[in-house]
Amino acid sequence: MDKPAILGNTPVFDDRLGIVSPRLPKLEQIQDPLSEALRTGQLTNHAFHVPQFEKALSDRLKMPHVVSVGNATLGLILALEALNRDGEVILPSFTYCATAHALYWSRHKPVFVDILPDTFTIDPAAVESAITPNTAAIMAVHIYGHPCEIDTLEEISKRYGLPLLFDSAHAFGSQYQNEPIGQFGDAEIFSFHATKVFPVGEGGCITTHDKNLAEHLKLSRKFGDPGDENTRFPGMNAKMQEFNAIIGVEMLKVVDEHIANRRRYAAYLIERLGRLPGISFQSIKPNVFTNYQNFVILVDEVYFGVSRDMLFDALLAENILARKYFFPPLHLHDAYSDYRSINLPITEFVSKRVLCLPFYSEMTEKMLDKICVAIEQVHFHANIVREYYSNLA
Ligand code: T4K
Repeated sequence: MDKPAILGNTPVFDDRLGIVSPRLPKLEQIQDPLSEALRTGQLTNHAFHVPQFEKALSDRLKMPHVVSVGNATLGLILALEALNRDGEVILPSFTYCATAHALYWSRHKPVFVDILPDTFTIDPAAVESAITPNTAAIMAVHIYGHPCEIDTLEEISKRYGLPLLFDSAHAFGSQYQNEPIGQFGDAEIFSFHATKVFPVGEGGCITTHDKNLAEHLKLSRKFGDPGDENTRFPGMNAKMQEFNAIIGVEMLKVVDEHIANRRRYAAYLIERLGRLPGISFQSIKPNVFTNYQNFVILVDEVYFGVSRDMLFDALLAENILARKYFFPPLHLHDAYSDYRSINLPITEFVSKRVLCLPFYSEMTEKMLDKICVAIEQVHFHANIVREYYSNLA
């Protein structure tokens, strides 16, 4: 087997392969609505395309209320504020910073808890143990698109009378027990960021069964003004733009095909990389359907031969830009330095080993093969790669 590029060989890719590459509509597919928006100058304030997109989302997700927002971070803040409950929110530390940062802006205190070792989603038993009289809500995250243990979380939320929110930023198109993600808890918050399975640029939405909550969210995303210029409370500007909604309407037509592709690519990678000792994957539970927002491997240094960080560097030398989502976990970020000493062993174990590989809605067999070859070469020459590292030290 050839030596890896980090030992001087030619990289497997000539050009840099980024972690994400959104597949967007072609210009001709959106030319008419785009030209119309440019001609009329109606760019925002829920003119035409945003309501059209919301209606299409509502049909697709089988949800009566879908409130679009400028991005998921704003959606999380608005949903938390709308609960109108002070205190602590229980959430995982193994997530993107936006999940916890939203609590800061809604004036809630984070209580980080551990995740399950197989799916990396929040551990319901840890949630229950963390509940105190100060608990205001539970915020679970469908990490990498894999749904949480929703039934158990809903049961806990009911039993303790606590609102349950889902950060569903990763999970558009995923399903739990054959029902689309978006249907669960008090509200779910999606991201349509450029890096997501469903990209529109910046954008997101909140889904809920609760009409009053939806009405409140619609007001709060628009300054708290119902249209009579008498603001009912200090809302913010969290509106989605028409351009993003135009892209969204078109993306809805292809998102299922994209997810089907991702699931095929994931099956290939699992079959091929699963042959390597020391490489494991996020477990996919039989009662869920994941959109594979990210494709993640876990690297066990002892059996694979090199650490996750060495593999990351070796892949970079091959022009493969993997990402360590989510390392460090949030309780080890400087922004949350007060939480540094809490004990989240599974979060830390997983976080030290995860590596998200470049993963797109359209990939060629050659691309997938080359990613595998790059990883196989590092494993095969692990001793020399390690030696190379110890010489650097
Ligand atoms: N909750 C969770 C669990 C989340 O993961 C996120 C966001 C949120 C909430 C909040 O959602 P939003 O408020 O963003 O709607 C990215 C994204 O910015 C962020 O949306 C995402 N999660 C997070 C996991 O990843 P970076 O800093 O890693 O992205 P960046 O700029 O390094 O880009 C990654 C790759 O994507 C690059 O290879 C280039 C490519 N790319 C990027 C952009 C911005 C494109 O091809 N086009 C683009 O426009 O944060």
